[in-house]
Amino acid sequence: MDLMRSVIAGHPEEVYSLLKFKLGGCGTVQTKCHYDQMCPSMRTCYQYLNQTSRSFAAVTQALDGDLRYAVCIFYLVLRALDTVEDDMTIPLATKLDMLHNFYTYLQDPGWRFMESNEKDKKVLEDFPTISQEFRKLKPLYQEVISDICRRMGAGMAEFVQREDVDTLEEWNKYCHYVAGLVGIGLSRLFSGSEFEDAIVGEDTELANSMGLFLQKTNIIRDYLEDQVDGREFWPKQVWSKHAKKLSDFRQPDMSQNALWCLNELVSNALLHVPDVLKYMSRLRNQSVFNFCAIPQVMAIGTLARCYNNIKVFRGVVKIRKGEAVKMMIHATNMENFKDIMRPFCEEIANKMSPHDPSYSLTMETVETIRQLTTTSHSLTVQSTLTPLHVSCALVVAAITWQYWTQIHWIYEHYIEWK
Ligand code: D61
Ligand code: MG
Repeated sequence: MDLMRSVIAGHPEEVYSLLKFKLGGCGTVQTKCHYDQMCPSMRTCYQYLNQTSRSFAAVTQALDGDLRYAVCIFYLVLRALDTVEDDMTIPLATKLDMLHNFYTYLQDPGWRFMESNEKDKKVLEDFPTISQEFRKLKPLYQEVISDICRRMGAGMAEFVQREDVDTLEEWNKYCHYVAGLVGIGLSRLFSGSEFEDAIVGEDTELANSMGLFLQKTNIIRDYLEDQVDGREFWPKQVWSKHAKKLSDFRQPDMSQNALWCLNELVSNALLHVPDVLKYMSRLRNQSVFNFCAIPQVMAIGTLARCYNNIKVFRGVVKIRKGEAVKMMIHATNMENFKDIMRPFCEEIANKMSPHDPSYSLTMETVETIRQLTTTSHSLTVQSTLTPLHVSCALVVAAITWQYWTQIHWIYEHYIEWK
C-alpha cells in the first residue's frame, strides 16, 4: 500500500527505496544485537526500548560496541522520568519530589513506582531491572546519565509549576531541559566511547541544538494532539501576535492567523539547522552518524510538510513511508545528508509568501541553509530520476510479491515518527 501511496503522490522513485528496503537493504539500521547472548535483564531492557520508542529503537540497537547498551539505558531512564512529568494524575507535591530525586533512584535497587496511568508506565513499574543494568555500565557512562537525569528532573520541575511557555527564551529553555540535555548527554557518551573525538562531547552548544531541533519539530507538529490533551507548548510570545488564545487556531475563520503563527515557529526551528550541519560534520563513526542523522532528516521532512499547512490544526501531518525509508537508506554520509536536507529547504521556499509577517526572516534562514547544503554533486543528482514506466513495472511486481511473503519491518517504529 505504501508503494501505491508513493506513486499516487507523484513520487515513483520512492518505490525503488521501498523495495530495496523490503528486500533487505536496511543494513544501516540493522540491529547488531545478539539477544541470545545477553543476560535476561538486558534483554528485558531492549524489549522496553522497542515497546516505548518508535523512533529510536532501531538506530540505538545498531550502535557499535558498548555504546548501544549505554544509549538504551539512557533512553529508558529518561523515558521513565518523562513518564512522571507527563502523568497528570500524580499530585503536584509528589511529582516535584520525584522529579528532583529521580537520579537518586538509579542507586536504589528496590525503587519503583506502581501508580502511573501513562502508556509507558511499565518502565516505572519495572525500574529495578533498568537501574540494575544502569549500575553495570562503565563509571563514565553512569556519571553522564546520572548528571543529565538530575538536571532534566530539576528543569522539568521548574516547568510543571507554570501554566504555559511565555517567551521564546523560555521555549528554548524548556526544550533544552527535555531534549537539549539529551543531545549533550549523548555527545558525552559518544566521546566517552572513543568512537568520536572529544570535541563532540565538549561542544555543548551544538549538541543542544541537535535536541532543540527535534523537540521543536515535535511541538509544532503536535499542536492538535496537545490541544486535545489539554497541554500547550507553543510559546505565547509568538501566538499572542496572532490570536487571543492558542486554541483559537482551531477555528476555521482563524486559518490565516494560524498559518502565520505556524510559519514563524517553523522559521524559528530552522535556525538550528546550521548547528545541526556542523555537529554532523564532526562525526566519524558510521553507527553514530546514522543514529544522529536519521532523526534529523525525519525532522526536516516533517517541518517542510508542516510549513504553511492548515492540516497541522485539523489532523496529523506525516511524511510518507516511502519518503521516510528513502531518507533512512541514504542518510549515511555528510554529502547525502545535505542532499536530503536541501530539497526540503526548497519545499519551504516554494511555499513562502511575501505577505507572511515572518517572510524575510525565514528567507534569510533558508538562504543560509541553501549555501551550507550545496555540494559538488547536488547539482547533478536531481536530474537522475527513475523513469516512470520502470517504477510502474516495479509496483506490479511488488504488489504480487507482497502477497506471498511477509517481512518484519524493522523500521516500522520509525514511520509513526515521534
Ligand atoms: C542525536 C540523536 C538523537 C537525539 C539527539 C541527538 C538529541 C536529542 C534527542 C535525541 C532527544 C530528542 C527528544 C525528542 C522527542 N521528545 C520526547 O520524547 C519528549 O520527551 C522529552 C523528555 C524525554 C527524552 C527521552 C529521550 C528521547 C530520545 C532519546 C533519549 C531520551 C535517549 C537516547 C536517545 C534518544 C516528549 O515525549 C512525548 C512523546 O513523545 O510521547 C515530551 O514529553 O515532550
Ligand atoms: Mg514530557
